[in-house]
Amino acid sequence: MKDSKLSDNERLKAESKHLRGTITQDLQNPITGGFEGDNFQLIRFHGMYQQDDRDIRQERLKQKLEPLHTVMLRVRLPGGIITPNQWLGIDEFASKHTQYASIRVTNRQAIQLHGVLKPNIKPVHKLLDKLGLDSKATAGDVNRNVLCTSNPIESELHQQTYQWAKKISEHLLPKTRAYAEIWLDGEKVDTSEHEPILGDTYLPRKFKTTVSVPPLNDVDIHANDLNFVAISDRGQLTGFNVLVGGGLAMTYNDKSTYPRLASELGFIELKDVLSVAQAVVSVQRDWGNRSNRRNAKTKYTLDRVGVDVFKHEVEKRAGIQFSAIKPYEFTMRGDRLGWTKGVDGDNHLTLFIPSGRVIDSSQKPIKTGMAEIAKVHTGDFRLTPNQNLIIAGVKDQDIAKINELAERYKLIGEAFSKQRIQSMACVSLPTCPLAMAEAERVIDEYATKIYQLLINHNLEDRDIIFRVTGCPNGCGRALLAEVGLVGRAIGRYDLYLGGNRNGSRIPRLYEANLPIERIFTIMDELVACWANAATSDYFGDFLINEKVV
Ligand code: SRM
Ligand code: SF4
Repeated sequence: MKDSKLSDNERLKAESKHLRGTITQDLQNPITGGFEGDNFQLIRFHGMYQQDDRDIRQERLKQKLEPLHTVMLRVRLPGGIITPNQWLGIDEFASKHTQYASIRVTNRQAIQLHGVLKPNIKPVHKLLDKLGLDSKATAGDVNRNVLCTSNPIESELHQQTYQWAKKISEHLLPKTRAYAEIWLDGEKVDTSEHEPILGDTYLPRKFKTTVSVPPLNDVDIHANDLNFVAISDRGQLTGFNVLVGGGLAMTYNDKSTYPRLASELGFIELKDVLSVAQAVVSVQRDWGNRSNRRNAKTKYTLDRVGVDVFKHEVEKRAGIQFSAIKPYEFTMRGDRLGWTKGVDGDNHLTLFIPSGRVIDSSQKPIKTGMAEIAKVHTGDFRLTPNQNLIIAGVKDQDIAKINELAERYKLIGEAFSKQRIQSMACVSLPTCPLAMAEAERVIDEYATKIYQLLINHNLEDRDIIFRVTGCPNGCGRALLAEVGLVGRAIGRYDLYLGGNRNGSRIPRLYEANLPIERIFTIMDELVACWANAATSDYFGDFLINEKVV
């Protein structure tokens, strides 16, 4: 696209020698714990973000110390599947070599390790490699970790769709050998190597892909650039409906930024999946806005050129024609907690992990518990897009053993309210440099208050999809919740109301910049009306039906 000056990120990608920059030299610089110049951005393409603990930033400044720079590293896990052995390796590293001794399950089925000091960065990459893992393309202007519906019951369909999530992830990875060269001491190769799919300056902005299995929309397709929705016949995958251009982020006081639902392009057969994925990425690569990063995502490209023009270009590049969308229906987004039996006879235990934070506390040693389970478990672990964990593939004879360990380490047994289970928050403070308000650290308290309101109005059998996100980037997917809080400042949020249960309606702004106490007063009044009106079982639908927003 012709536009004004390219953004500085375009320059740095072009000059990076395929993502190498001078990261290797920076790694050896003992003067600072951080990365300088372009390397600050380039390490993202290798799955890392430079951070510091904001709780102690001022204190260090007072002492004239530089912030305690660390990196947060995101492990790539297409479809969120990880073996017990891989889990144990990561667990040990987290305990011994990270500032917080935690493993954070993200809402995109990845793992984040917060607080890795510079001398430990290369060792963690080498460890991941030894475990058969990597952190490639989990950040930066590339196709990110590919999501797949956690579907422990229809095991065969899950297996088929999971294989596609893996294949798409591999197919769209950067091809540069920079990762191996820098982190794994791989052989130096000619830096004129090509990026056949992503292009030599990579994508204009981050790009997100899902593979989902209706009726469960746990992946939240409308937060994603590219979605493959499984169409099956008697448990066998036959093809996918393709939807493009979803996204939730916006910037305060910039009306050119907005959340957008994904648009339907059509149905494709399995043989066309990789060529369509590649074509969508390449159209966005060539047509996406490279001048203004705020308008660079696929959603803006689609709105600028029109869905039909975008679709025809994808058809041309992939050498296919989309068929009409096949009927599909999403009805829910939450995980099925507890034990379930798959059609293949295996058993699966889905654990509720508050905010995905796997960490030991004196009352709840859940990190140790997961490690103890990993030592004896013969199946795998699955991370869900709701930040939860599934102990998957448990044989009948092993159920008692796994259940006993889960109970002993308090991974099960605590009665979380339905309301808490339907609530989600992004990481936010203290590690996120962009956070404006608290999210993960307040979600228990806020969800409990909402639950109390439901009890007060005799609605304790109901729940509200409630999400809190620490800033308008929207990582907590609050803009697909029935009630969403978007952080403005400590203790203040924009209140969004009226999303629906299956995640296909963006809630509307009710009022901006409200103190949290005022939000709970408003919620009290609205829940009281809901209790009296009886026009809908679901709060989001009630708010829309009654024209509250
Ligand atoms: Fe996010 C940036 C955490 C899902 C939109 N996100 C960040 C960073 C890396 C902050 C930064 O750039 O320095 C956060 C790190 C915090 C920390 O300390 O860990 C962060 N995002 C997260 C996670 C961990 C939230 C969670 O609690 O699980 C999720 C990691 C997913 C993963 O494994 O890759 C996460 N981020 C999302 C989602 C939801 C989703 O994808 O389903 C969104 C909204 C959907 C979308 O993309 O529109 C999201 N994150 C953003 C944005 C805004 C992007 C944009 O279009 O403008 C940023 C900022 C940016 O990219 O400039 C961001
Ligand atoms: Fe950080 Fe904002 Fe994302 Fe929360 S929404 S993790 S505060 S960037």
